[in-house]
Amino acid sequence: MSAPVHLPPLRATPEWGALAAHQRALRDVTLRQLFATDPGRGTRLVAEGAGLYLDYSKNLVTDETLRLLQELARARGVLARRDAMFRGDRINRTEDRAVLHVALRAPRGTQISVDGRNIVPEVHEVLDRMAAFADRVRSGTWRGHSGKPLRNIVSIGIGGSDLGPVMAYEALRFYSRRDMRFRFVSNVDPADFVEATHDLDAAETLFIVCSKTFTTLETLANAHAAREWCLAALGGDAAAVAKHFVAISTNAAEVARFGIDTANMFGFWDWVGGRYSMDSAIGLSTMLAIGPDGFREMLAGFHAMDEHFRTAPAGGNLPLLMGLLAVWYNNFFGAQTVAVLPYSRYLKRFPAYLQQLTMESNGKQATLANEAVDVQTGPVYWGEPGTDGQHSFYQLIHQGTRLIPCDFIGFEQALTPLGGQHELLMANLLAQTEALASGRTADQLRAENTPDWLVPHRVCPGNRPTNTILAGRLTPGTLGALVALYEHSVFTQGAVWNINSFDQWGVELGKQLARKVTAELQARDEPELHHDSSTNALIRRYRAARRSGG
Ligand code: G6Q
Repeated sequence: MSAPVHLPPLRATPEWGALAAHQRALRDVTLRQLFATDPGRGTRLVAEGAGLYLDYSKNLVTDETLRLLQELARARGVLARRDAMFRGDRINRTEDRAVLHVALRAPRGTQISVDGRNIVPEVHEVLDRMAAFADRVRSGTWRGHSGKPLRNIVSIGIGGSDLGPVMAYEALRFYSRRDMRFRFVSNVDPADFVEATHDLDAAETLFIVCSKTFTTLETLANAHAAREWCLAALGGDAAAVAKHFVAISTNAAEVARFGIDTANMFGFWDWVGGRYSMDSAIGLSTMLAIGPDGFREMLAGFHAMDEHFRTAPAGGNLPLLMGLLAVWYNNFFGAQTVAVLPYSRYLKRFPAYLQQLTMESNGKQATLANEAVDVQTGPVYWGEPGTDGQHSFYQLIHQGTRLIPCDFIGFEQALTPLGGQHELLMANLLAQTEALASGRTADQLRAENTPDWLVPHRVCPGNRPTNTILAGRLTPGTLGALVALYEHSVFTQGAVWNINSFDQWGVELGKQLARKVTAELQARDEPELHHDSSTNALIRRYRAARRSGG
């Protein structure tokens, strides 16, 4: 077990005090003023790395803010902790594990050691097996039990074993095999499985059961449902399982117990956290969709951002900057949320993916010194693609009473050009960030002859901070870089707060709780209930309704 990380309580540090005093001094400074007094701001407060351009000039920061935030990072040992992660130290101390998702995208020939063993060759061995399998399925040489090529891919998993594959499939749909169908089943609600399979021919369907532990209730329930569905349609011959099921897991014993031949299993390792696993074998559905070359291109994008995070100077380091800006608003402005607003329909699941990455990682209250953290930790991340969001919740961002920092994500080239629509899309992105920064003043409104009584309603105060992230086009490589950008931004925030961004004990609790209630809901005889009176009554009501067929 690695030693506790003793850092002084944040509020007691001079760096924290300096930032708090600086924030008070900045209280009356507006983004309008900052842009007016510094014409170069929009080209100076920018950074580039791994094919992404970050404009952070529309943030409530000055050069002094950035200097103080970097001082904070230095005092908290963020870069030393980053180096420890890349080195394979067991920085996930509550689970006594290394944190090496960066090894999943390390090029062949790189050396990264865990317990004295270089793990990079194992990573590539699995990638090569995945590629050989994907090629066989895509070319139709891997055939189902009745001899038909497999055209339907159903990935079964939940949480970290689902959100990445779903997001990546949607994001990279443009590059995907259009003659194959991809479905994702996560919820234990039977509707999920039934709707995902109702129109599929079992003879042409491959199930990928994704579960790191292979003990997760929802995934096993759906995997059993899939086996029954498949065997019922294929004449009941259990030999069909070998042709229609593969497993992605770290737990070979449970995979075998389920009945999947471990020859059809693709492994990963305990040093890959679920929410950091979309670039491991958990991404097999992504590889089947976009092909092994596309998948490798995605890994290269991840790796480019890893290298940027590892080597770029602090002042131009995208994940470090974004992480520190998130701390700035969260801790010094009391911002409770961050909105992520991709101007790409393909990225419609990206905010949901980020919710797990950010909130499961930094939703923590204990420090790595086993003490209560003395400041707010992870903010709520949320969002929807633009321009849809503009017609609903942007109102609150423009004129509500809360400060909501936003990340706008856009692309210079459309994948699917259609007249001038891409310009329309991007014009909206740019106009929104401008309006959020500058607002619309009472003077402007009066000059437009707005009646006095209406002015307060129409004023947009502006001064709402945004990041703009631009990339050339949405490719597998860009997606990899974008995900890694947020992974390392999350890391930066967690390191400042001195929390463990890599465990998830709250999720583990949820996994245990339902087991007891399930037994009580299913019991033949009336069970003795020892919950609170609300839970007891709800269980009885449900049982009574089921008995009466209601
Ligand atoms: C991710 C979490 C959690 C996990 C799921 C699925 O970091 O630990 O979301 O991925 O609970 O777990 P299994 O892959 O073990 O089924």
